Amino acid sequence: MRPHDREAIPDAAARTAVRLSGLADGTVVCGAVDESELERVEEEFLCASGERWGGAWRGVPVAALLDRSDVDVDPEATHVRVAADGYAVCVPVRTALDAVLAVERAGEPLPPARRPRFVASVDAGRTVRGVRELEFLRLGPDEDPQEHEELGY
Ligand SMILES: Nc1nc2c(c(=O)[nH]1)N[C@H]1C(S)=C(S)[C@@H](COP(=O)(O)O)O[C@H]1N2
Ligand SMILES: [Mo]
Repeated sequence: MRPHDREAIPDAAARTAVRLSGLADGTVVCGAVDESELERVEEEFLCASGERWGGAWRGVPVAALLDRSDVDVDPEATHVRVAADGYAVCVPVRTALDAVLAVERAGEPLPPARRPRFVASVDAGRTVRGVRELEFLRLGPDEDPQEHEELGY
């Protein structure tokens, strides 16, 4: 990317940049994707409180982001730590590859602080709002993914 192109990225898109780290390299900007790349997903979540909630989101499939030529992921990675500011979950790579980083809910753009949101088949608390980083990890069979999490509960 030439320097003036980088400056042309609008602020809203810059705030949706997601850094890749660990056994992966690159930065992906969810706001800068083509409309046609957005996938619609409907999910329902069961909260620990017993409450059910859900919705229809549109977002960038994680698998599509990782397919980009400027992104490199080590095939040895077993888990992905999906992190926001002060909040993080750790899921198997397979779960992450089936997830989307949602930028819209019910046809409305998500507010910048809550965007993108990790929408996957996980429990409610693991639908991370305001994702900032995907850290690719290789965990051994005796390692507990929960030790890499920072949940508010
Ligand atoms: N970044 C971040 N994501 C988060 C949380 C949080 O505290 N921080 N709470 C989780 C929990 S416990 C639930 S139930 C849902 C609530 O989603 P909502 O705020 O859209 O209702 O977000 C999840 N994602
Ligand atoms: Mo929750």
